[in-house]
Amino acid sequence: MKALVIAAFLAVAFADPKVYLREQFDDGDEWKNRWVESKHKSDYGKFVLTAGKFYGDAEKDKGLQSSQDARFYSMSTRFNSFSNEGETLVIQFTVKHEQSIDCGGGYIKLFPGELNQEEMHGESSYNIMFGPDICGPGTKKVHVIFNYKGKNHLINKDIRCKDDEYTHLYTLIVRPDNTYEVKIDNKKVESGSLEEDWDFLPAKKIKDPEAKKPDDWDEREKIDDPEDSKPEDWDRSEHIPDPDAKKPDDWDEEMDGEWEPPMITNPEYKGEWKPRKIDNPDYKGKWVHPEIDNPEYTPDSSIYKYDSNGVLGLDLWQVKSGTIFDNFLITNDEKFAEEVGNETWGVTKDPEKKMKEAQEEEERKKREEDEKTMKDEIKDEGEGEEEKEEDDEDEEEEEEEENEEETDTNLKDEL
Ligand SMILES: [Ca+2]
Repeated sequence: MKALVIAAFLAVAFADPKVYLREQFDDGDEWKNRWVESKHKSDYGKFVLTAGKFYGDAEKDKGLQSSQDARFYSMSTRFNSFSNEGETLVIQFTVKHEQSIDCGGGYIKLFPGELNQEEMHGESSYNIMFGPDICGPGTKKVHVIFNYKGKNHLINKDIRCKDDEYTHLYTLIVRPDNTYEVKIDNKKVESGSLEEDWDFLPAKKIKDPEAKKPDDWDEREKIDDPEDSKPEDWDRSEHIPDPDAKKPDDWDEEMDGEWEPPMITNPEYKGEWKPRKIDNPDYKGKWVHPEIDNPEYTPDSSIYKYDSNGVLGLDLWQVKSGTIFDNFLITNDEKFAEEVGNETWGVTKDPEKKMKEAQEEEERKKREEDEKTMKDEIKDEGEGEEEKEEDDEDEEEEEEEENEEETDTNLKDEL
């Protein structure tokens, strides 16, 4: 018995992860046999296989790169269709916007197996859309959209995506207990419950339509003190004639009219009288609309479930092309996905960064050299002019000397 339990435990602990899709583009042009371009439009942008301008590994970092600006892209790959009922579903891939993207999608769509890949387009019904989307400074988010009963639902939370030029690992985990987790670079950035973070279901509670605030419900916390009354000496004008003003001696009433002192602000003016405030003895607090169970609400323990998952598609628009997609993985094992992430993106990310930094350093040096060459050229020309000026000065001095000599001669002559 004990042995059986241990065996069962081991079977669970070391259960082989199910891998529905793993695409790393490491077999040359073979990917072309696995990926299908949609024929829905005739001018889709082309994906090419490349590791890009900089990379951590020239072979491993090869992925699908969008190669034409301002195009729609529509390609997909099929795998054995499966239901994720009772299982965790993990979708993972890497995205590298090495072109420093201004506007464009970096997400995938998970389609049901019945999708006709040659007919795939923006309106094709999908199960899940997941990944980064950037457009200007205003949109830099990770989409997590689920199709629930024929309608697409966006997450209510804002998950910021990476907007630099390096490769990043995006992971979505959907669990059979209707919880989810989003990770970027193998670090959790968001998690929670499907029911709470999407509007799949109507609200559990609604305001009781029968309930109404009673007419005599007093919500005033403070009231005017009825005992308080305005003091008799309160009323004083805001402005009074200046008591210190004197009629000027040269005031001519016939010419200037009757003299009136200028008005000044009355120092004794007290403003508008207001009774003092006291606590309202009838205050009942803010009225809270009572809630009742929403008759429209029915719990659903299978929000996470899709009976058929069979195609992964890149169906997106890019203004500036150059994004590289790689390391696609669909599995039922989040730990396995994490390990795969560490073995792929985790291994090449640092060398990739190094290579880019080295390229930038190279460019910086070249720029400095170019600037120096340009400065030297300008300097050479400038020096020529300076020499010419010096010559002019010498000539002037000589002329002055000559003039002095002449004067001397003249003086001598006069003497
Ligand atoms: Ca690859």
